[in-house]
Amino acid sequence: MTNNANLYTLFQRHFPTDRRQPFLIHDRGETSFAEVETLSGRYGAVLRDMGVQKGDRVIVQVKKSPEAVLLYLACLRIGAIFIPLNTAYTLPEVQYFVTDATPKAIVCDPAERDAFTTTFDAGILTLDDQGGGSLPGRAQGVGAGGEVVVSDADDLAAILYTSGTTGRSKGAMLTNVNLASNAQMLHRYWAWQKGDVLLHALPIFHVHGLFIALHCALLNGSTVLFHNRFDPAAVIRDLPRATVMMGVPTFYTRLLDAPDFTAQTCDQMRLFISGSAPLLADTFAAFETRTGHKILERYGMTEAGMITSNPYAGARIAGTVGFALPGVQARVADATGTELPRGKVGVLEITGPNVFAGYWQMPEKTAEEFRADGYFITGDLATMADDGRITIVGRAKDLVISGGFNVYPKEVEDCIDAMPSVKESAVIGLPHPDFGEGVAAVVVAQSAVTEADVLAHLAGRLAKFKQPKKVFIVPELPRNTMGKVQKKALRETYSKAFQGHQ
Ligand code: MCA
Ligand code: AMP
Repeated sequence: MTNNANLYTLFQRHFPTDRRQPFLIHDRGETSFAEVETLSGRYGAVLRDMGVQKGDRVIVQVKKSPEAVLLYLACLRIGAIFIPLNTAYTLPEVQYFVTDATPKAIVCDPAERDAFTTTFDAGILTLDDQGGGSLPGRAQGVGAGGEVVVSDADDLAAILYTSGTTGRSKGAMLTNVNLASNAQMLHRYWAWQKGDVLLHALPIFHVHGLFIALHCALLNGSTVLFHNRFDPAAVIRDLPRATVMMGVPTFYTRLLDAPDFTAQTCDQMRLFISGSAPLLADTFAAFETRTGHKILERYGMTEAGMITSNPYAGARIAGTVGFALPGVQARVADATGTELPRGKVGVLEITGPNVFAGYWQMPEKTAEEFRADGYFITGDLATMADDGRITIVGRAKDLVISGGFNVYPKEVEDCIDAMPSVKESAVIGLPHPDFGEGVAAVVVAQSAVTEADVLAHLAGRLAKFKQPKKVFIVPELPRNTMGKVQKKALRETYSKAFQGHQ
């Protein structure tokens, strides 16, 4: 099947000859490459038995587990479009995605089964983090279901939702070739080697943990030390057996906070990679002093996977995100899309085989974010040096990144403004020692309202990571002469609000 562009076949070609080799080593034992083959085939057969066909959507909101990885691979095998959701999302948040994506099947935690069954018109399967639930249960009763559906390069493999500046989430459509080209290029660029072992502690509902980390390991036929969550003590215990780790900056600051994290812990390590949010130069320097390793910072986004990276062999410079990856063209442009001279600040625009196929059922929104010549407007402010090195200097989009999770202020503001006791609000990101940025809300009261009232209103409506960690009640919001709220002034006023917080 050499013409099959199905991403699973690409991985399959790189599985080790001896399929008894472990792919995932986890808290319940090991999952070998042979089991990846059989179990993903069986999970796929269960989905097919429910009527899931090529092009159908499957929404998955489950805790991280080896079986959740197999479920992703099962969807690839049968050509279903995989839609992972953050486990922190509340039922009303999930409802939006279900209405938008109209999935044929939903896989959720057993604890959510009753709520999902009564709320959603789709086949419901369950999966918990101990390998239990109706999906693995039914998989025991089906045949091996070995074949892999033939896919075109442009067929969709996944939809990942990213919140929008207008408050409405958009589903970024990612094709087989988007994911394959990015994975193959990163595998080469980061010099993956025989014997590499990946320590994986990221969530698997976002591009970083699901695609960037796992795809590189799959293309390398590598073993993964698979942690269900980021626990610094567990990471420190396992690092001596690993050679590669990927993380958000919070991983690195939390490791540095642990006195038993030493150069010796990292003896076998070849590469530490950071992304999803800016890595502070202080963290880069402290990490090098402690371990001798220069963290390799790269930059990307859901719509395009990885876009730039510091070099593997060349200079890794703190505060920069390196060069446009091979195959990616990048320019720093003004508001009309005209390229600016080197060194000037503008919006980063990109094109390449990794750039997504548009937003699910939002052609107008898609058109707004592409230039006529095909460049995608990232919404990140950047400079490009004479040698092409890129530095992200800020965001043109109103976005807060907290511990690597994106929070769109508009969504939180809409939710707060819906309170009858609130006149208006402004949600901002403030420097936070643990999460990089922490969410805060500045609220103008309509009638008596307290911080506790606002937080009680948001609980159950918004995922925990989106909820403000501080609420300030003020008589009015600062505005410019055009009447626009001056968030910059608010960020300055409250800049020290999270100092001393962990
Ligand atoms: C947890 N909480 C958070 C966050 N995580 N609040 C704000 N921001 C967060 N990121 C809440 C919890 O609900 C809890 O609330 C309290 O904060 C403290 O939780 P803690 O135990 O410290 O959290 P944790 O479970 O240790 O999680 C922190 C974490 C996690 C390990 C940094 O957030 C994480 O894994 N982040 C990685 C995100 C990621 O993979 N991003 C990639 C996006 P309470 O105690 O009140 O219940 S992909 C992407 O961006 C692009 C493509 C790219 O470039 O990679
Ligand atoms: P997401 O929409 O979750 O994919 O997040 C993508 C956004 O994360 C980008 O548009 C950037 O704003 C930010 N980002 C990712 N990596 C970096 C980095 N290394 N430095 C600064 N910002 C980053």
